[in-house]
Amino acid sequence: MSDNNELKDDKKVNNNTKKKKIIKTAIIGIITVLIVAVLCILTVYVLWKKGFFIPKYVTWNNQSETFSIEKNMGSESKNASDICEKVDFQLVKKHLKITNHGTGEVLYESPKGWLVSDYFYADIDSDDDNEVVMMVWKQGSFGEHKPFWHKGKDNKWTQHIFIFEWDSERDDRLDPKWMSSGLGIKVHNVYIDEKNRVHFIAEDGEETIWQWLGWGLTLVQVIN
Ligand SMILES: [Ca+2]
Repeated sequence: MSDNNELKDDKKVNNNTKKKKIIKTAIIGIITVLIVAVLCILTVYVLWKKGFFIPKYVTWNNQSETFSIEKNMGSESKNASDICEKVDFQLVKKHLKITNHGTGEVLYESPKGWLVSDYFYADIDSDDDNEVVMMVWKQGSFGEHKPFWHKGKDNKWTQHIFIFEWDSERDDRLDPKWMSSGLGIKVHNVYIDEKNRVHFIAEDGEETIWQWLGWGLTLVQVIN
């Protein structure tokens, strides 16, 4: 009788141990799945913040150029360095950097959060002074202040064209002149023609021509 009881007790203990093991394994499994899920969500979020999901039709340019740019104020000096400053533009891995050609001093770097697909140094408003034109992908169609008609969040990745005047009095040299909101065009490529007009070539091959008229870029022609 006593042996029977002991056997029953042993079986009970074994069953309890098995149950505990199953519960422990299940808890570890659930925690592992949750950790993996959180890590996946975090990875996707970090990649999204870094712009990994920007459409594949975008052409990302890499180039380096040197320009001699006239300083703001006219000078009587015959010394070229008093009239112009020689600077290097470097667009590498979606980041634009402008440095002094002689000293290497960094004058300008595109802000964190901007992904620069291309840049131009061209006279976009035809006033005989060149501007710096940047094609930029960034989060949010608008700047700090959303227009009243826009409701909800403004954090989608959108493409923009930003135009800056060169200001040798500024430490960073680039004075914002005209900053577009999200373009709403799937721009595959862009170039500026001899008439200082901007050509956007879209993903589907449609080409639109934009010209500085009065203030800002205006659509002047569509080529299908
Ligand atoms: Ca100009």
